[in-house]
Amino acid sequence: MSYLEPGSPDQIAADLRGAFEQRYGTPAAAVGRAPGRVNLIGEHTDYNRGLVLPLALPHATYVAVAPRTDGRVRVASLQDDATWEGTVAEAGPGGPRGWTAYAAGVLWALAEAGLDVPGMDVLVDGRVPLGAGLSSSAALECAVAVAVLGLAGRDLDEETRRLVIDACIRAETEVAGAPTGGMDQTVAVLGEAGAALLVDFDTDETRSVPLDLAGLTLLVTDTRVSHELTDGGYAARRADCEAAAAELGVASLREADLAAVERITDERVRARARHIVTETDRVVPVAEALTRGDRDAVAQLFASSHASMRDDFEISCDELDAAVAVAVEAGAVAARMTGGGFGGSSVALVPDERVEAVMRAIDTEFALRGFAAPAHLRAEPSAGAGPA
Ligand code: GAF
Repeated sequence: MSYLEPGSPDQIAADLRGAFEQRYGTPAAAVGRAPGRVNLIGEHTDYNRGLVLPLALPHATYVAVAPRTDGRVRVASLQDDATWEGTVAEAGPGGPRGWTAYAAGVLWALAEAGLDVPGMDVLVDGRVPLGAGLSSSAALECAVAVAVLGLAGRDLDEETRRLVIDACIRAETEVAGAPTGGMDQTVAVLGEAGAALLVDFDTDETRSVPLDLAGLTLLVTDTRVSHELTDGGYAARRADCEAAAAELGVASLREADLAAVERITDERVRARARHIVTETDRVVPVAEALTRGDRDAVAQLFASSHASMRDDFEISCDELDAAVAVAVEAGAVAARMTGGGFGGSSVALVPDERVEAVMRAIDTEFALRGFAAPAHLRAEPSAGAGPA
């Protein structure tokens, strides 16, 4: 059985520098690296001022840059033929489209934040699977930002990291048009090796939650059902959450309790709000259960989270339901879908000796049901964005 490997950061950065020089005829002046993420619990809670518990993956996106003297920006990728060319001012809302909006949009957002952003050439090497619900977009944004800050000679101190997170959120929401909540950019920047990150979107406080995974593998399965956050389903969930908060007379669903939610008149809006309230309540218990090694508690909380996303939030699909059910049948301690939904990935906590059997069982089930072959990767909690 094979995993999708993250590759060696040094080798990837060296190869990218070579490709940059070949493409643009000038050496790269800085290379940034930012990881994808997998969320352990707390789905769609970020834009409801709730809690999340993601970790940064070893799989990352790398971005090489070199300044230009004519103010032009050129953006290209090793993975996709689409390119963008313009000025920093033209890289804002209504400018670049497709994947280039996530990259060029960061230059505009950094300039909006007061940074002196020169024209530049940009080359991307994305090693986070695309459309897999593992936050390839935030990895791209944050890698661009870190590369640009490298050009400016700025250290990634606390204030600068906050600047990066905020600029990347602006690029994603205002330039790329994905109305997302900030979890992905936060963990792409603040993730730590060996730990998950507990983020409270009410207070913006973050806390590192060390993960002792001795004897356990965090197995991520990409169902290959491509998920897309700009196609309306995500925005519709967000609108339902806002409608629920408005009906309850609260600023966000973080302030709502379950008894009040059950009185919401519209059945769909009520179910959406129920997911948010119950999911937020699961986040700290999962962090605590993982810390004390309570496998039964994690199993139960993951199962109720998955059911809530399937039945109340309606963001699962047959492939995700199958990956989760089969993982548990084949020996996983706990499993759930992860990320924005409508496709994407599942995450399972699996005893090391059962990992092969779990992957094989999922592959077999997918083949039997005529689903595309899934891809598996090991989610070793890794460091956040930095120079490469
Ligand atoms: C996507 C979004 F980008 C995040 O902000 C978050 O809402 C997540 O879906 C669901 O938890 O990754």
